[in-house]
Amino acid sequence: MTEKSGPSTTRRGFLKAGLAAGGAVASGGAAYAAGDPAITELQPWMQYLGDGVDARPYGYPSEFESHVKRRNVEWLTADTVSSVNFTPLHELDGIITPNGLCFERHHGGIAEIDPAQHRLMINGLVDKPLVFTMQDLMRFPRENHVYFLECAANTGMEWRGAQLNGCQFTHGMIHNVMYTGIPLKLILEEAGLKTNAKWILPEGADASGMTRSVPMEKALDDCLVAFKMNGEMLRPEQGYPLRLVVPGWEGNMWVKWLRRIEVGDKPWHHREETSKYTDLLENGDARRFTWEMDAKSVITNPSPQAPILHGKGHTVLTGVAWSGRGTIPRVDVTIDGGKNWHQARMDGPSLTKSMHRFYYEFDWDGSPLLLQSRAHDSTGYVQPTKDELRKFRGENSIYHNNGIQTWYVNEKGIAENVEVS
Ligand SMILES: Nc1nc2c(c(=O)[nH]1)N[C@H]1C(S)=C(S)[C@@H](COP(=O)(O)O)O[C@H]1N2
Ligand SMILES: [Mo]
Repeated sequence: MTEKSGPSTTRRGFLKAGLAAGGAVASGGAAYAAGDPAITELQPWMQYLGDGVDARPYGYPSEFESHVKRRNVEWLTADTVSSVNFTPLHELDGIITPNGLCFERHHGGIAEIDPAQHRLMINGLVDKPLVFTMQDLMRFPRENHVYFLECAANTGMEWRGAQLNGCQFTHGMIHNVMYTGIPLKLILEEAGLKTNAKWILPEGADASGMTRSVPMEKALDDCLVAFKMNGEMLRPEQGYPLRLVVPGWEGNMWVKWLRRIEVGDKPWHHREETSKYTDLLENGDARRFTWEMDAKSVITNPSPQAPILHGKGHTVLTGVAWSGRGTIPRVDVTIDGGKNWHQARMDGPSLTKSMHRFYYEFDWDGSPLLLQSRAHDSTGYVQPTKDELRKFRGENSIYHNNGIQTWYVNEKGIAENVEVS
């Protein structure tokens, strides 16, 4: 076989490419420094016997990771039981949000429910009203799906200009976990739907008694009555022992501590879909029922809470993207405020209505950067700039801000939230 033919050439080409990439990565490390005590000295942890297998019956992160936590914004938190905290997106990688870091949004604090005393009732326009115990529900067929949940208010504080300094605060009202649950369709069919059954009203068992109107097409399509997240029972913060999963739709509809589903023939127009979660336009009209979350993305590193600490040279930029309408086949990234766009490298599973991970590796020359990412979803929709959004929606909105985010990075690698126009 000659050098130029057959798979061996391809293999050789591959190896060369591999070596080049290896070289680039190695340039990020330092040459061996004689006398580095981290190499030459016995470290404390090499000189004692560690905790035994009985010390940590439920595991937790290293103490060196204690800065990785949900945080709230003081001026948004007048009252902690009706408030929100934020997922530390800049500390995470891949697409799954660890259970203990999922942002929380509740209107009446966390209900602590004894599952033995919990019931799910189905009533209204059904053939036979039903009440299920948790044991009853465990006998339905179940499914596993990874979905993002984004509060419609995520990035809401950024409508009129750059405000909060960190993607945790600007974009952290989102989490992405694998749910185990029962297709809602199966539960509704068990009760039997009357012919005029067109809407459902899920209700929470928390003190806020949260309710939202959900159209029947969605209820019968991909909604789940979930009891597990990332393999274990839901956390109390996320609605233990039952929550409604409404894939791709605004977080407010994902009723936690789910206790009842009323079936009706029209929407109820309760508080959360009238005075809240509607978008006030420039002409004084308000958009009603903006359920689907538009495609959106954000660069998580570098970002204000995650500056570039290594100086110039090989730099890994990463971020997340999602769409309530499908998958994200493509994300574009710019490091010069939009003069040049580069296609980012998508990595990890590409699942519908789930977060996607992207990377863009580049050589930083040490000059200031304007970082932006722009998501394309599987319907062909492209994430708009903030100016484009404001053209259509005016400046009164809070909810449904999916505009392109900009981070300015200075020569020292310090990043801050800015807007370019
Ligand atoms: N019962 C109940 N369900 C609820 C809420 C609530 O306060 N009570 N908050 C809603 C809102 S506004 C959002 S954004 C999501 C937040 O879900 P999380 O706390 O798992 O992040 O739950 C929704 N479901
Ligand atoms: Mo929300």
